[in-house]
Parts: sequence; C-alpha cells; structure tokens
Amino acid sequence: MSHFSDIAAGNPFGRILSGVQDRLGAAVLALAITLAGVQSVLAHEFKVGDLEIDHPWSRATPIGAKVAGGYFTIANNGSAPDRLLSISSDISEKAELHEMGVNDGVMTMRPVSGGLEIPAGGKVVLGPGSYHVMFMDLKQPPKQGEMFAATLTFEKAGTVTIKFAVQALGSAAPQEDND
Ligand SMILES: [Cu+2]
Repeated sequence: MSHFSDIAAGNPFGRILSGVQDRLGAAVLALAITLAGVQSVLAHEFKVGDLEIDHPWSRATPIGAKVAGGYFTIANNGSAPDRLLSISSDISEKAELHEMGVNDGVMTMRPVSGGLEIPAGGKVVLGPGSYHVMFMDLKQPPKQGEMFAATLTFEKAGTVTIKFAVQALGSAAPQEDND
C-alpha cells in the first residue's frame, strides 16, 4: 500500500520526537541562562592581592534619595593585616565607610576614621546594621537588577574595581543622620 509506506517514509514519529527535543533543548538552554544570571548575582567575587571581596550588593533607593548603602564581605587570606582606605563610584559624588552604632538609644552612623582593618586570615562583613559603604549625593541612583561599579583602595593590596548587584528596595534601609 503506497499510502502506508509514504507515512513510514515520512517518519512522523521522528518529527514529533525532534520537535520535543527542540523544545527540551530550548528549555534547558533557558534554564542554563537563568542559572547563569542567578549565579552572577548570588556569587560574584573579586580578588586583589591576598584579599577576596565577595558579593558586593546594594539596594534600590526610594525616589529622591540622596544616599545608598553598599555591602560586601572581605576576606584576607594573607599573613598581614590590610586596611580599606577609600571607595569611589560614578553613581555618587562621594562614598564613605560608615559604621552603625547605638548612641543614647538611637541608631546612628558615622564615618570610620583611619580606614577599616581587615585582619590577617580574617574576614570583615559589611551589611545593613553594621559597617557599610555610604554612597552620598547620588548622581545615578541604583536600580534593581542592575549592577554598578566602584573602586576600592586598600593600604597594601592597592585598588580593585568591583561591581555591586542592586537588590530590591528594602524596608529596613539605613537612614542617613548627617545629611
Ligand atoms: Cu551610612
């Protein structure tokens, strides 16, 4: 029967399978791209000398905000202490290293004088409620999902440019008290 053999020759099963494989392939590729995107936001790190700077992140700011916080972890794998002296970025006029503290029962923040020491073999965490970078007089407010660059200067390790991943506007964003 010629009709039957035409179908067999056309191999409809083969076509269906290859269609499924194409869709599966596209789905796997999409997943890989998604994971790669998540990976770059969740676990990006930078190295300079003996220092390792993990996952710099910031938060989107409310409209009209003049400041934004910057957070990351610095690990010192060397045998001598180092010191984070300064930070600069195109997103703001200036950036300061701050620490939070309680003064007469009120949360305040103040500049860290003399830089932030990173002990030999130690780790310092910058995060909301403790040490942080304060980007002041914002020129380009951080936008959720984007990244922005900043340059850190260390006493011994020198300078390194890192990228901050901007997360959602947080309800507990630190308020600047010296504006
Ligand atoms: Cu601050």
